[in-house]
Amino acid sequence: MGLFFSKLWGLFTNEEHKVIIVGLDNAGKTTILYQFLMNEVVHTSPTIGSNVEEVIWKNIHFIMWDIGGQESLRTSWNTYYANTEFVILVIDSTDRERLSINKEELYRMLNCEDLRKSAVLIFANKQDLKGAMTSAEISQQLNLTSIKDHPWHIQGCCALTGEGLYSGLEWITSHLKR
Ligand SMILES: Nc1nc2c(ncn2[C@@H]2O[C@H](COP(=O)(O)OP(=O)(O)O)[C@@H](O)[C@H]2O)c(=O)[nH]1
Ligand SMILES: [Mg+2]
Repeated sequence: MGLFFSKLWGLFTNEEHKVIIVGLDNAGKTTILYQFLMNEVVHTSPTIGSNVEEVIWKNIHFIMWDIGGQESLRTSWNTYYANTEFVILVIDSTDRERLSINKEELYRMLNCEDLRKSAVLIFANKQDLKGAMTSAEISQQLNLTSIKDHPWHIQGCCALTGEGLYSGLEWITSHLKR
């Protein structure tokens, strides 16, 4: 199907695309989810378990799961993986100490059979803060160019203002499976 017709088709169907938002605690996952929902900053508290919301953008329906990132919860991330089209990995760009944990979790995920066909968007969040690592720096530290078997993209953002979030969603939209 041509792009035009597949877009037109999208208008008449309610296809849902499953997205999971993962990352360490305090990265900004819940703030991002609620930015997508209503463009306003909400006061978040550490997520116990998960939040799930339907985000509709440009007539595309996304089911977004925001999964708690505390250490004790990370082992259960894989229970959310089935049928996931996109993984959004949110990174606190000021958290240099835990970047290696992000790297471990990223490669652990990429090796999971259930995510074999998933694309990965990495949000280098908190770009508004002094001392934040740039997306180029994070990309290098995570060795993203070594990832050949999944489409991936890194996007700098600030979840508080929303800056960069829709560029990320735009990338996701351009990689939708039909
Ligand atoms: N300065 C700044 N703070 C942020 C940003 N995104 C999230 N935060 C703050 O970081 C804290 C953790 O955010 P939250 O969404 O609860 O993180 P989660 O644990 O990943 O769900 C909250 O105090 C947010 O207000 C950002 O882009 N810039
Ligand atoms: Mg949360």
